[in-house]
Amino acid sequence: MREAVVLLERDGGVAEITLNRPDKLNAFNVEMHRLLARHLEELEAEEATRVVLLTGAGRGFCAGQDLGDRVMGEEERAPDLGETLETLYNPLIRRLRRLEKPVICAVNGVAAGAGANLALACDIVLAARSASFIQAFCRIGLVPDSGGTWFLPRLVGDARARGLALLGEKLPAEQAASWGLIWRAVPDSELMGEARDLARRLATAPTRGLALIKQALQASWSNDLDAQLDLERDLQREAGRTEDYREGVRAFLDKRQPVFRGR
Ligand code: LHQ
Repeated sequence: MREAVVLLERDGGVAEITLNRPDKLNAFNVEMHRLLARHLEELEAEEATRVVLLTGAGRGFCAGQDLGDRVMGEEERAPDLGETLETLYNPLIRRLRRLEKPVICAVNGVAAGAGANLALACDIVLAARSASFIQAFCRIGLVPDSGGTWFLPRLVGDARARGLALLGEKLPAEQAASWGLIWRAVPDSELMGEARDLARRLATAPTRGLALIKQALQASWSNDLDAQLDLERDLQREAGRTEDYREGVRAFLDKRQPVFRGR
């Protein structure tokens, strides 16, 4: 039987998702989108899963849209790429940003097109030193999608965003880290070890609090300071009512390690 195009493994509070079309550098086809969406929907609802780790099988992370897939349209009429974004890519990016648990991305190789922006939608991005990021869209006459035109200027500033989007050059992982596009670049042999260590650490963190942090940071891009202060007040009120906050304070005063249950 053929292996699934997206693999899901659970270990304690960590769910590891692997994009699994290695001979196509894990480019997205419809099947991959559907399976990934189904896994994420499941993980969203699972209290026992407290962190998601996303990576790719083989030598690439994800080469974006499978350019040979039928949604690209071999037919005479131009395919409706807007429809593809509306039904497949946009829901994926929204789901990741709204997921109420941290998402770590371990970029094991090249991340191109929507594959690069999928990584940028995750909360913490680690990349192997040999990995790279390519806003490949301009090479085929397209516009960066999957949030690219939103993430890039915010992460690296307008000048670098324009360079990346208009030139479509390969940005090596270490440069991506030094530009602030990603959290860290690590030696290839250490990538999955580091990513899993981080995931295990976050799986014992105050999950509800982390979800509220994600919400606050996301909102900050469109709020002015006044609105953000109001939001912090509301979210802190909610955080202060969690069991984990109580446990954190109690453990601090008792001079012991806290045991957070994620609620
Ligand atoms: C691929 C792909 C691929 C199919 C490598 N498709 N086979 C959204 C909505 C709707 C439509 C349009 O798009 C979007 C968003 C997008 O993502 S648009 C951007 C799509 N992606 C690209 O343009 C990247 C295309 N790939 C590349 O430029 C190169 O493959 C990179 C730079 C990623 C890697 O280069 P190499 O390391 O030299 O590998 P390679 O090119 O030899 O690829 C290995 C194999 O993977 C090869 O197949 P083969 O049978 O010859 O071994 C490629 O054809 C296949 N592959 N990307 N996107």
